[in-house]
Amino acid sequence: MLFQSNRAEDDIKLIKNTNITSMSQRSIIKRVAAIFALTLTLSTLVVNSTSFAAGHIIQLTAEETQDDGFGNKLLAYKMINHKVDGVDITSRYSPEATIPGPTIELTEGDTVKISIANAIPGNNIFVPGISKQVSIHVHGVHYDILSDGTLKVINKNLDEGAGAGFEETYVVYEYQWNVAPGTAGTWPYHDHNFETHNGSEHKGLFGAIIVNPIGVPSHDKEYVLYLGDDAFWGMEINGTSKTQSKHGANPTFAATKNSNVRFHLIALGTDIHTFKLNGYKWIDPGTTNFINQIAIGPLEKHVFSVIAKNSAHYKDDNFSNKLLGMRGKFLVH
Ligand SMILES: [Cu+2]
Repeated sequence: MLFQSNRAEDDIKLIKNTNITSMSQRSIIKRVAAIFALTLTLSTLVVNSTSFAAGHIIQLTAEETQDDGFGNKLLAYKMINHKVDGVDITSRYSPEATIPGPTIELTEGDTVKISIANAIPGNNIFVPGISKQVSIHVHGVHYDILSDGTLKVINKNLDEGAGAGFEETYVVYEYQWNVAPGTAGTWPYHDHNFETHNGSEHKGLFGAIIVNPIGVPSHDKEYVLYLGDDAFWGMEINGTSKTQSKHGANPTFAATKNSNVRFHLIALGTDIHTFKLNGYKWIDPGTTNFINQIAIGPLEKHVFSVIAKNSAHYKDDNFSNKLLGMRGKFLVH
């Protein structure tokens, strides 16, 4: 099989050009100002050298995974490799394909090259009118149109995924993300190309990126919790080792008493949910208000921290979601 790369050359500028003082500006005042600014920039770089922007190189695949119980195969992303400035951090991820997919932690200022390979059987055989591509379409961070992770029918440029698309076929497709200042937050990524132009997020091809501001205080545990139409899907991340575990539907989260934990809620599907963590209150981000529940709808997210005091249930208190059993345990010991 011929390897076909989507990028012949590195034509995407991830970092804005720095303004260079024009040679025609000869006034002494301007020169002094420029030297002062340069000195200030260099001293800032030295002070911030420990948190200076990192470059991430990430490889994912998408594969078929377990049955959904009705004979339909689910799909899942798997982390193959993640290097940060050349340091391999792949061991923090599950070696299996998981639902939800890997949670990718980034810091404002970072740059990312992330590629997707397609391990779903038959993905490279072109069938007219059906896309067999998988892609990574991300929210929140900046990228140009070739990194949109959608089909040509949407982006007007290319089928931007791995496998046989409607028009283009790639073995591997690479995206470039600029984790620009101002993009801090927890954001979803998902497939947009498999079978239809809306992709197969509903079959399991979804994950999240956490973009931390520089200098954010660390948490003992991070819980990434997706609110689907009939179940929570989630995973737990150890704040020290960064190991990701306990994937799956309605997961049980564990915490040590008095530890500092952070929940990342992301809504999938089409329902509006009422999330509660029984007996807990937290600060509504961007306000000084304490709340004990949050209404969250499609594509919305809500991130909050609590100190783990007592074991509790997290749940969706909307009537139909409650009937479906949308609840899980938060165990504190
Ligand atoms: Cu999306």
